[in-house]
Amino acid sequence: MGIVNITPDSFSDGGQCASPISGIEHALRLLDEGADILDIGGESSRPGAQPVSVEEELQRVLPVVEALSGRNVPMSVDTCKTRVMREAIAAGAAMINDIDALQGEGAIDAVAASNVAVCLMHKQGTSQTMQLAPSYDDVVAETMAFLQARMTAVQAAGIGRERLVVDPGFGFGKRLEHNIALLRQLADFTGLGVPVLAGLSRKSMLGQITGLEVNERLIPSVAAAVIAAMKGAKIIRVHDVKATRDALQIVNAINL
Ligand code: 7PM
Repeated sequence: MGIVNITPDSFSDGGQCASPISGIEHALRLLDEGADILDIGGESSRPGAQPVSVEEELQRVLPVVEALSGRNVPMSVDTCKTRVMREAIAAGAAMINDIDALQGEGAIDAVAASNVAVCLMHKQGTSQTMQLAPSYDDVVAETMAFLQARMTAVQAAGIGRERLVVDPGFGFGKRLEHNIALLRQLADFTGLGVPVLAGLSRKSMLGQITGLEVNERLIPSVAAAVIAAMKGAKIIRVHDVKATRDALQIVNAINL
């Protein structure tokens, strides 16, 4: 899954991808690099990032979804906003990637009224506060229990299990020790019975381990992607599609 951030304040693309036009160009480049899914987002989920209005987010995301909707590529839209979910689905999105796991008002119904997939992600706290004091007794058990509860809730509302993806939410209200425990035990999450998505690309945990800045984290990101794939993750959310694909072909060939 290739990341298309359409956010002027996105740390990962340094504002290079701040308009729908460059968003489309970036998406086309990731497809060229071999992305199987695009994750299109118009709101930075960075801790402390400026919130974006519904109108602004729609103006960022919809032109990209519309421009790519003729192509044969599944599009995921990264949003917590119910109206953005509805309009993105109408424009051709195949998946909603909601870091709030459909806990927002009307979000479950917006997805239930369609046939798209949904990624349910765990986070502790809000995007504004989550990195202040992450705390767990057992991060793996608590994260899995949350995801299990969300799976139950959305299935009760009519979203079938075959439409669900789960994600432990690396970096979302987690300290380094928590992120390491989640990656080490990622295989446990496959026991939830739906595909597991892992997003580790360029994240600060990789910087904490290596001392490298965000623009220097390609090799640590690929290493983390390989580990996640070997632990059973089926979708790997990355900025660097070609390098990740090259590495994952080896994992797949050896059938690890
Ligand atoms: C600052 C902090 C900027 C974190 C950007 C991020 C995930 C996601 C993001 C993930 C799913 C990033 C993140 N991360 N959606 N959206 N899983 N499902 O590094 O791990 O891209 S935003």
